[in-house]
Amino acid sequence: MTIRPIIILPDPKLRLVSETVPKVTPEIRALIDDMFATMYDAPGIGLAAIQVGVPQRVVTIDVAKAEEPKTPIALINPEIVWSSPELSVYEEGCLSIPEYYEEVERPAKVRVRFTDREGAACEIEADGLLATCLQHEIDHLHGKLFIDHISKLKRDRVVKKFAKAAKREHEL
Ligand code: GNR
Ligand code: NI
Repeated sequence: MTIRPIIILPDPKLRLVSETVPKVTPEIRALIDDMFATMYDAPGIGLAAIQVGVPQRVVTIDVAKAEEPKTPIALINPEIVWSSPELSVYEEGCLSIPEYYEEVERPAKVRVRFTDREGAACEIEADGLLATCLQHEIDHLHGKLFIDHISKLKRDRVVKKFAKAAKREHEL
């Protein structure tokens, strides 16, 4: 198992649309293991494969608190099949936009269809933080970031800040 580097804004790979996984191969299972290791190390409650530079529809999630038993969920080819008309607001963050947090409004409940690491068809219905996290990760698979849900003023400000930081890094 390997902790893989997480790509950061403004890496253009974050805007790629991830490809459907045709078959759960040993390589996909190895990717999932590395994603859990990377996510727990960060630490984060979710990770999409594109955040480690792999444009495939693979997501790992664990919303359990640090002191609680782990509840790892691996989702291959996840898709939202139902979202509630009721909305809820959560303060979101993203490992690809470190140390930036902003409130985002999304459907309060979602039903998600996916394939698990054994290749079985699954569905989960979620609310609360898990519902938010599922939507945040599935957005990544479409090249979408949580800052796309906030005001243009706030988004432009954070994009500019990360672009400047990347430029400084490049010039060192
Ligand atoms: O670790 C994470 N925390 C988080 C908090 C609120 C809403 C979504 C998230 S996901 C984020 C990890 C991440 O960037 N996943 O893509
Ligand atoms: Ni994210």
